[in-house]
Amino acid sequence: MVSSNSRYVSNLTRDTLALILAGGKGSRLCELTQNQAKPAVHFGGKFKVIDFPLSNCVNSGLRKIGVMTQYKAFSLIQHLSQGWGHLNRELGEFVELLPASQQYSSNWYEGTADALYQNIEFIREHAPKYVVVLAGDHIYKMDYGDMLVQHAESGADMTISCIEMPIEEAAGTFGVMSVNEQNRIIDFHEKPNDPCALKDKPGSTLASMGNYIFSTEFLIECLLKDAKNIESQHDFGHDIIPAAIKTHQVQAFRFKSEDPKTAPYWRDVGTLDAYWQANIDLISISPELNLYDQDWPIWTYQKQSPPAKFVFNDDDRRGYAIDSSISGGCIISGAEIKESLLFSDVHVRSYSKVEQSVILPKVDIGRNVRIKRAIIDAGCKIPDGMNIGMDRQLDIARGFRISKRGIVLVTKGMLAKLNMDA
Ligand code: ADQ
Ligand code: ADP
Repeated sequence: MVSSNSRYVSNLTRDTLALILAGGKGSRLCELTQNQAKPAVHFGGKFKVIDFPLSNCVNSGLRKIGVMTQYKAFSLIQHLSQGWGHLNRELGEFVELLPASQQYSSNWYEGTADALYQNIEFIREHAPKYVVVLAGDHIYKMDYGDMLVQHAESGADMTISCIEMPIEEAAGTFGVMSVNEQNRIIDFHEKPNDPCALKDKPGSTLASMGNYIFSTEFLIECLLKDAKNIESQHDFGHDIIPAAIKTHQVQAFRFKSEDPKTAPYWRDVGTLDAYWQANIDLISISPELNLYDQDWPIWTYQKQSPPAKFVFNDDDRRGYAIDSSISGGCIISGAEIKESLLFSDVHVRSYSKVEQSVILPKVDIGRNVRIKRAIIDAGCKIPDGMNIGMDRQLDIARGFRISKRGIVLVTKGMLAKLNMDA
């Protein structure tokens, strides 16, 4: 048991290799992932999405980490090499980049299981007792040590982290499972349209978070078998898990909040609406995801920039922000910012108003601009007098993207096209 040996958890984490899957397209984020993979998308004022699983690893004591990249990986690779290269190799700690094109078969990763198969030599080289496989594109804080303890103590071959979720939310989007009283998975379906309900909670189901722990021998056995199967899509959800539950002990690890009264925080910021909402949620007085938590810091790389600056203009018009987060390098001059999140180096000029919006780095907002319920992509230059999010028909006519819930996305490409058409 844990209490009988104070090094129990650290021995487990030290003997574990973490492999982060960071190659997905994230196509539901539309133009935000046109030039970069979803794990490289900016989040929360100064982070990138991948910083969350990486920080969870480091804070959990998992310090041998490989990141498998594939789709439009340039900015992800740049971020990882600038921000995550400092782990101490002499202590056996590292974040290793494992791009698809450089593995021995010289093919792209066909699916998530193929990404691991192509790195089988890397796994063998480090010879860990356990391998933690993590999705690179979720926002949450989780101690993987707890999951490792459950994996080791239950004697499982594989453990899948899962979260309770309303059936309609999971339908068609997540892998779902049924478990017995010991939390052993007895049934698993990848993204079914009619997920099975929990026995004690008819409106809810158990959804997979896409995080897995394997005992290494079993993982290698699964990967070798799957690679030979010509009918397989080489995907954990479609192929590996349904096959494994038939013959081996696969356990569910129920992700819980530290405070049993609240639901655990875990977000797949896969759509523009979910992305906007998760960013805006951070501004609330007591956000579900607390980025100011010193006990579980989220690490990142960010270039040094001066503090945010708020300027009274010549007209005595004050530049201010309220119920907002304003990052370093921002200048708010004679403009009003409300319920918004500004990433670094954003400049907002006089007589402009930004409300309920997410403004990515290096955006320049001219004079007399109104922006409401929008996401403005990095590097955009918003011309004087432009209104965004005030007139839906006008936004559509300009070629801006409108999400299901009416959030407007503006990118540099859209503005360039608008200029060309003008
Ligand atoms: P999805 O997230 O839809 O479902 P997928 O698109 O395969 O599954 O992405 C899983 C992770 O792997 C993501 O982090 C993605 O970036 C990465 N990835 C995808 N293809 C890759 C490739 N070829 N090479 C490298 N990395 C790749 C999965 C599970 C579901 C579960 C959800 C939870 O299959 O069962 O419910 O995650 O979000
Ligand atoms: P506006 O006059 O429309 O409010 P400006 O761009 O002229 O916008 O900026 C007004 C004020 O913001 C300046 O007087 C200055 O104090 C500050 N400011 C603008 N650009 C910079 C900068 N690059 N570095 C530091 N302060 C700046």
